[in-house]
Amino acid sequence: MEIKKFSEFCERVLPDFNQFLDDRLNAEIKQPTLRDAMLYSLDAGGKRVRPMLFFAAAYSSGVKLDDLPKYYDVAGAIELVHTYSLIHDDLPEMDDSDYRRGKLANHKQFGVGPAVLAGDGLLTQAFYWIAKSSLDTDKRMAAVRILAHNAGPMGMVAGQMTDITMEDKKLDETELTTLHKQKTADLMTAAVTIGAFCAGHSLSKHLVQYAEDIGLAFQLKDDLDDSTDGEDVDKNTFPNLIGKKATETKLNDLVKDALNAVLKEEKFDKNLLVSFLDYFKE
Ligand code: GRG
Repeated sequence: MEIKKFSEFCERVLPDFNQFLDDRLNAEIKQPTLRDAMLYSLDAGGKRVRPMLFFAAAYSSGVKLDDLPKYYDVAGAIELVHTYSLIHDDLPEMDDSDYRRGKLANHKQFGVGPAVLAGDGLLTQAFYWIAKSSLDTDKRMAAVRILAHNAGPMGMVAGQMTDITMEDKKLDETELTTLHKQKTADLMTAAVTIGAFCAGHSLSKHLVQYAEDIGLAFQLKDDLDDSTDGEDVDKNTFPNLIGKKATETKLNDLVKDALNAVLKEEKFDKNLLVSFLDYFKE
């Protein structure tokens, strides 16, 4: 494999992929307010972690760097779903956040109605992109199935429902793990598994384990960063439930578990997904 560092891989892939996302939405969405609202959040400086995990899994399964553009629409679909989830999460009746990534939240910039529709538009367009992809039918069908399963009411949407309806109840460790798995880890798992599968890799429990571990670790890191900033102590988070120190230990254990899992994956280059784990050391 040419590239072994995740950061270098991102530098090589992201400029062209970002351009693709912009060009494609600009060309497809004709309603000007809808286009502006969708592009506002898609271009707001997200890290693109999920599509990059998709590309890393595809590359590690043998896809050449020059062939990655064939997968832009499917990887892009995952970023569209992620972007919709953030727009809806910020709404007054959800997390009620005025800012996202240092910019006004979508509903603060465009109003609640347009923000709901921008989210609806991104979610629906994601499945249009997968359906229109040039990948074989079995790969497109798998992408639709896994993405709908993990991002919809069997995954992320279920986690969000638990989150907003259980705000006044103190969740125990098992309940909180399920919530985070659904709300945060399931979409990351979809990114890794769809990326590998679309590249012709047969899925194993090891890659799924890796993805679930990094998904949970991602949430814990976010909660630890927020707890340093003095986030709400009544919120259902691991730092609030078991303390900061125990959460740091749990995060380290998840990263070790993810490493062990990916090292067991056969017919798969491990370098990039191992390198991604550096994200948790920052
Ligand atoms: C509204 C159906 C629905 C679901 C919302 C938004 C969401 C589900 C979950 C995210 C909750 C959250 C803040 C989790 C912390 C970790 C996390 C997923 C942060 C946001 O993802 P990043 O860091 O975002 O990849 P960027 O801005 O880089 O795209």
